[in-house]
Amino acid sequence: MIGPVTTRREGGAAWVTINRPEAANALDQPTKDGILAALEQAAADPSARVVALTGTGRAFCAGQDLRELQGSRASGEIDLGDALKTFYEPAVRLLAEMPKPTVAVVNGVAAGAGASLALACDLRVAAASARFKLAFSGIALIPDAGSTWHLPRLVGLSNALRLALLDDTVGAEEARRIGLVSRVWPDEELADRAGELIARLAAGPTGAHAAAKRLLRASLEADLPTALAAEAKAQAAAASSADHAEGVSAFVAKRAPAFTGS
Ligand code: T3D
Repeated sequence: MIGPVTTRREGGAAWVTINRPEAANALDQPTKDGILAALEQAAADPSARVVALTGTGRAFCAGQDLRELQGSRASGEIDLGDALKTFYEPAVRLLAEMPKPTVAVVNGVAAGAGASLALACDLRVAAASARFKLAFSGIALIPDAGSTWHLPRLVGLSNALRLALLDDTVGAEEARRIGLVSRVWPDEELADRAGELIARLAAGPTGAHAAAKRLLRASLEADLPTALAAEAKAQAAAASSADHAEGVSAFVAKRAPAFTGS
């Protein structure tokens, strides 16, 4: 437990759970500190081969705690740029850049920077009742915490502009249709089905997953020759890994591979 944030291990998976259901898991300072510490720990722990982020109760995360924000405004202690640099930027970069898969298990509404944290993950899976709402324009802010970067890459510029300017609420099924989430399950099945998917990732070839994540993300900023050169370098490293040898042996022996992540 790190403040209102619970961490637990399930096999090779590190689960980070935001635990402020009474405030729709909104991000006050202790919650932000807890998330950052939990992500830093999980990123640095080689035995954590996948990281899952979720929320307790009816919400995934409603973004910045607006009551706290109002208090800061009232006392004149407000520098949103600083708040972005000290929590949102490092949290988003950890989710997007740590060398292992990150999965947002979106159990309910994801709004504001809560949506941004989900967007920063490599995969999003959702309960049927989950919904996404940028919410920033409702309080005259711009989409932040990486939303302006991730959203158009995930759903295209047209949908990104629609979500930012009209502040449409996107239900789980529409989210799946436009590429915002990969899987939607009935609410009562989310925990089990997401657990299975995350266990599958945790038993995967972590080194190859990490390189695939890095190269796919980098490809969005690269030309083809650069991407091909990066693939060649990464594949040479992957081909010398124990997991590659295991994968080939398992195929030939007609058995399931037992990847160790090495
Ligand atoms: O400091 C910085 O760095 C600035 C960065 C900003 C990044 C941001 O995230 S800005 C966007 C902030 N978030 C929002 O504007 C979303 C506000 N919330 C909502 O629009 C709605 O609550 C939801 C769509 C998320 C959920 O609606 P609903 O009807 O399912 O639930 P609810 O009844 O509105 O909320 C449940 C409780 O959570 C309620 O508490 P109460 O009244 O029963 O005691 C509500 O006030 C509380 N809650 C919801 N969102 C927040 C919140 N409390 C504080 N901050 C919130 N963001």
